[in-house]
Amino acid sequence: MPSLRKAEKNRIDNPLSAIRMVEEICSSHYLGQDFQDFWLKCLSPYLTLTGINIAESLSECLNFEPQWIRKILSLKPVVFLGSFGVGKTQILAKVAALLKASDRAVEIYNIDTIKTSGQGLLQAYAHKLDVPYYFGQEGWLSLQENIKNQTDVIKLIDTQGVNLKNSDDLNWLLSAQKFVFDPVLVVPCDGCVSLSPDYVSFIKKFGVRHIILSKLDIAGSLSLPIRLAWSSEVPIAMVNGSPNLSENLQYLNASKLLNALTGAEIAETGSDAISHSHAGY
Ligand SMILES: Nc1nc2c(ncn2[C@@H]2O[C@H](COP(=O)(O)OP(=O)(O)OP(=O)(O)O)[C@@H](O)[C@H]2O)c(=O)[nH]1
Ligand SMILES: [Mg+2]
Repeated sequence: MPSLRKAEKNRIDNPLSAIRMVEEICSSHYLGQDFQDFWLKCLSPYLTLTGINIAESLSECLNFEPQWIRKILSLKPVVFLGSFGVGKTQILAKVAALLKASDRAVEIYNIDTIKTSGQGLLQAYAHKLDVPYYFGQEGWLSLQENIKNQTDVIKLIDTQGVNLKNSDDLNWLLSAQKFVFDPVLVVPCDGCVSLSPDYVSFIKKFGVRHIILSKLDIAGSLSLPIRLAWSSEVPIAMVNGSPNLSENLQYLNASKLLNALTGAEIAETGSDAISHSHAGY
């Protein structure tokens, strides 16, 4: 694959090299002919310019919301949804840490009453962060009370893993008409692309507003997250790339994603990020 020289910052002078790079990325990450055609169409206006910016063309294929953390509203509880073991609980804990680091008040609600082993862990994180923690049915009742009474505390809700094809266990989310949730779907980068239609149906059913990617560190190809973000048009807010709680989530934009696709490190670029320095555990 043609490599991106650091000094060029994702810029390539030769149109043929740019096209070849897009084709090679699409082929090595199994992104599909339809996605490749779309990306090349987005790339075409740049081909006549000197210094073709591949990342800019990628940013026209996918949506990103690097300001998501800043835009979280206390009146809209953020509910973390996703399949089994994709990283919901860990990501929630990291989001709580980031919010605390930027002096926002946070509460954690654990509605995952199935996986009782995770309950102690999340409770311990909450304790460490000095964040109120609520669990189960009582937690659900507290949430209703606290939404009525508090205006400035962000509420993060952990849920049990679900089978995307049969997500009836989450129907409480649909019937809780009194609340407006901010549903976030955790999508594992190493997930199978054949699940993409199930993810799309799930996104529609629950009105998912943002995607958070997980397991970037262990994914060979980024086929599932990219095809899903492309077909659903739901913005990618953040990415997790470590099994350790001590490493923060990162913001994603087209340039960082391009680095991941070409095997370069995803470097943190301060401009769009809040300070992460004290957000870890
Ligand atoms: N390598 C790697 N491991 C991760 C990542 N995110 C989570 N994990 C690991 O995946 C496992 C499951 O993480 P959880 O946060 O419990 O996942 P979950 O979605 O809450 O799981 P359930 O509640 O059982 O559905 C843990 O061992 C995490 O350390 C990641 O980005 N990379
Ligand atoms: Mg969990």
